[in-house]
Amino acid sequence: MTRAQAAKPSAVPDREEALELYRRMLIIRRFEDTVQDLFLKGQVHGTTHLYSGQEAVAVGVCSVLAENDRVAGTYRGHGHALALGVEPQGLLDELLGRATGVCGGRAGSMNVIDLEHRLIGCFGIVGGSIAAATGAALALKREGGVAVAFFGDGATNQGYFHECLNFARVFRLPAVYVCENNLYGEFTPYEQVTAGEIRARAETLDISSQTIDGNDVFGVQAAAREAVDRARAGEGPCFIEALTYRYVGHSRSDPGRYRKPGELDEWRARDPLIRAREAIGDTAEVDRAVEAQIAQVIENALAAPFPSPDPDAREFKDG
Ligand SMILES: Cc1ncc(C[n+]2csc(CCOP(=O)(O)OP(=O)(O)O)c2C)c(N)n1
Ligand SMILES: [Mg+2]
Repeated sequence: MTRAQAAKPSAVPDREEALELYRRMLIIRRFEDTVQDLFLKGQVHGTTHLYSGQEAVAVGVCSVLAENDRVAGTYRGHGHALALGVEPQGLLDELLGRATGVCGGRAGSMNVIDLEHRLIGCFGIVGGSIAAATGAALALKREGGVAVAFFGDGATNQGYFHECLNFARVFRLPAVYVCENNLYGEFTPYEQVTAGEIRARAETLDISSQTIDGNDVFGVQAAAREAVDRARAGEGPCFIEALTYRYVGHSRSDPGRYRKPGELDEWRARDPLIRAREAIGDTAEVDRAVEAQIAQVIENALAAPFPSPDPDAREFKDG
């Protein structure tokens, strides 16, 4: 599929399921707005990399996963976590360094793990998720289940991208590799550092591949279902390149001055939430519920206790 073809409309699931996909995307958007706001107020400890604009990728992919599947996300991982059902409360508490956070307030934004929700980790090393998911896929080949790696366009220039995909193809591992091509690695346009088409790198390893519109949650869901079903059926790994865009800077206070003129507006016109709403119709009830939920999450997080400074007094769930 070419970039132009990637924009074709996709099948919309029934209203209830479509609304649930929309709700999850909205939770991520409001969560990220909140993180940005609290970061600027000095409440978030460490750095942040926001997922705003890319919501349809994580939500569409995670919507087709089963209980025994596993996911590895990136440092841009709040969206991956929330799409898997990690509680916004536990995640915001974590970012604010509170004892009630999903990792006891000791992981922060970039390194969240929540095994209960199938998240084997978010990785600050570019491409680390690819290696972790490949290892998980090796285990899941015996135990049953599919491992998904989310990673950026920049990660496909890392050596272990090639090593892992080769390994997964040779051993027919149940892995789905999801490249979120948001056009930039930090401040560098991807075409300045990436030779050829990203998808061709998987195709040359004889891995089933698709390039899709990553801002169309229903299309992402359909493509992910096909890939996950194939992997689950023992046909080996699949590769998805999802074309998308991040609305805010790479991290923290990056104002994104390297963007091409008009680029942000063009992508905002293709906003995944607006497009889902156009297909669904009235979403007012979900909109209100998510606003109320996030307002409560903020209030609770700001009131939550900090962890004990005693290193032996661990608040980890399984610690
Ligand atoms: C191995 C490694 N090299 C460099 C970095 C610094 N770094 C952090 S994010 C990033 C850009 C990655 O871009 P991409 O893979 O496209 O993901 P995106 O941030 O766009 O989601 C870089 C170079 C790092 N964290 N790890
Ligand atoms: Mg990128």
